Parts: sequence; structure tokens; C-alpha cells
Amino acid sequence: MFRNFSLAAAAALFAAPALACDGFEVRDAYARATGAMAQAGAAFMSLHNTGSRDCHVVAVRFNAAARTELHTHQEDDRGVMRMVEIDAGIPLPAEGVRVLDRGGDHVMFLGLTRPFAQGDTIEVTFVFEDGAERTVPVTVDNERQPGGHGHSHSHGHSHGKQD
Ligand SMILES: [Cu+2]
Repeated sequence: MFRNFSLAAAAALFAAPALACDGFEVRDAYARATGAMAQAGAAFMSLHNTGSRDCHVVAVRFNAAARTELHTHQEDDRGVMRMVEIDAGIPLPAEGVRVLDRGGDHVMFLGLTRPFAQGDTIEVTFVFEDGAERTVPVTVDNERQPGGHGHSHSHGHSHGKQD
């Protein structure tokens, strides 16, 4: 139903931004420091688009890291799992869910300027294709075990992992 916008309708949209990612929600988010020196960290969560329009996460920002990237794991030609940046970002179709979990997709913080202390809340900003941004609180839980989904019951809803 959105394919046949009139120019007037499009202009109205720009005048009063109806953001494509109005339905964006982050659930069951936690972050942890990684590596021996804990100079890097990662965050895991499920990303939900509860809206009726597709949206697309193109970047993430965090103000206490030198760089923040969307990562996934890929197997290299020797069978070793390595982290790689997801250049294309994360598409979230209408009513879609994308689970970021250990060993798969994650938000990567490189060059932490302060340590991730257990129980801290950090603010992570998601940037969408249309320029809109959403900042969400993420709790630091360095003790969380892989695969734990807390209370979100989000098992089995991971879509579109890159291979
Ligand atoms: Cu990573």
C-alpha cells in the first residue's frame, strides 16, 4: 500500500517525519566486556520491528568506544570462526525479529574508554537508513552465559543470519 505514494504524500512525510522505524524495540539486551584486557565489548539482544513498515539498521553508536560496529561470525576457509563487520547493516522487515546472540550477530565495541562494570547501564544508539536514531539502555552483565535468553522467550526466532 505504500508503493504508490503521490509526491504530495511524500512531501508531507518529509514535513512531519513519520519514521520507518517507529516500531523498533530492543528486548533482553545485555553487554559484556570481552578479551583479556577487556578493551572491547559486545552487546546481545533481540531487535524487533513491531511496525507495519520495513526498516533497516545501518549503524550503531556508543560514546565510550573508539568504534562501534555490527558484527557477525563467519567461518573462514580453514573452518575457523571469525568476526566480520556486517557491511549491509541489519534489515528489519515489518513485524520482523533479529536475534543477536553469542557466536552470531552482535554489536561490537572496540577500544573501550571506560570499563564495563557489572550492573552498569550503557546507552547504545541505533541509526536507521532514513537517518532516524533510537537510543536504548543496555545492562552490563559480564557473567551472563551464552544462549541465555532471560525472560524474553525469544528462542528460535533468529532470521537472516549471514553465512
Ligand atoms: Cu565482534
